[in-house]
Amino acid sequence: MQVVKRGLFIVFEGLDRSGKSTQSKMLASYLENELQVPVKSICFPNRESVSGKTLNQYLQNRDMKYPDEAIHLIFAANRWEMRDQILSDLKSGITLICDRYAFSGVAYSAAKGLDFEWCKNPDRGLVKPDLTFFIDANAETIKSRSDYGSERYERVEFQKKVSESYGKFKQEAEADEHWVTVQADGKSIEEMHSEILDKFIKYRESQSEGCDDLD
Ligand code: T5A
Ligand code: NA
Repeated sequence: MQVVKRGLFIVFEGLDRSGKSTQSKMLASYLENELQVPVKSICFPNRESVSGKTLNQYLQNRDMKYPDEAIHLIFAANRWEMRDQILSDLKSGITLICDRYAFSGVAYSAAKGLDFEWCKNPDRGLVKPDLTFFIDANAETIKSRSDYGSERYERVEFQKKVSESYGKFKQEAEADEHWVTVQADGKSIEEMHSEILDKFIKYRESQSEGCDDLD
């Protein structure tokens, strides 16, 4: 019987407009076209699902009042809705490139003042990423990017707080091969892509003996 090698679960994290979608698309197309790896791109929030419709409304309408704790739980529910699909894709050999995941959930809610450890709880038990690329961009630099300010959290002062809460993950993950910080300031899209590729290839080589169990 042929054993299917499971896919990798790769996550991109960072501030709003930091370049996650750009970099995740570039990595996905490299894997697909150059390495012939089966790839699927996903993102959170998934705005199409039941919970996603509420999240979309919330993000687009700054005046919509809703308790911070409740919206935090809905962002987590939005990931739980996708858990089985993620597991089955990975098991069938598909590599998933995911734009935002549970780190966003914690970083944004903690930036509003919710307790960091409390924020982690609703995501416990989800599939853990194999590799997370944290795009470390300066909040001041990215405010000039096109369309900045169109959604609820796109304000520089708030993004600075998000950056601080991501900083806690950075500290926790310093010696962790599953977390890679990519400095963004002053780098072109191409420069960042080649750095990410380089890190990805090194990671894949280090895992050639096999990767962690999924559940
Ligand atoms: N949220 C999300 C929570 O609060 N809790 C949660 O649990 C989750 C999952 C929506 C919001 O929801 C919050 C976080 C968010 O506030 P989103 O839809 O992912 O999340 O929103 P954004 O992060 O804002 O997504 P964007 O697509 O707008 O930003 P990206 O993907 O980071 O940036 P990208 O690649 O689209 O690039 C933005 C612009 O910058 C340029 C690009 O060309 C583009 O114009 N750019 C660069 N310019 C110069 N140099 C570079 N190196 C560049 N890289 C990209
Ligand atoms: Na945004």
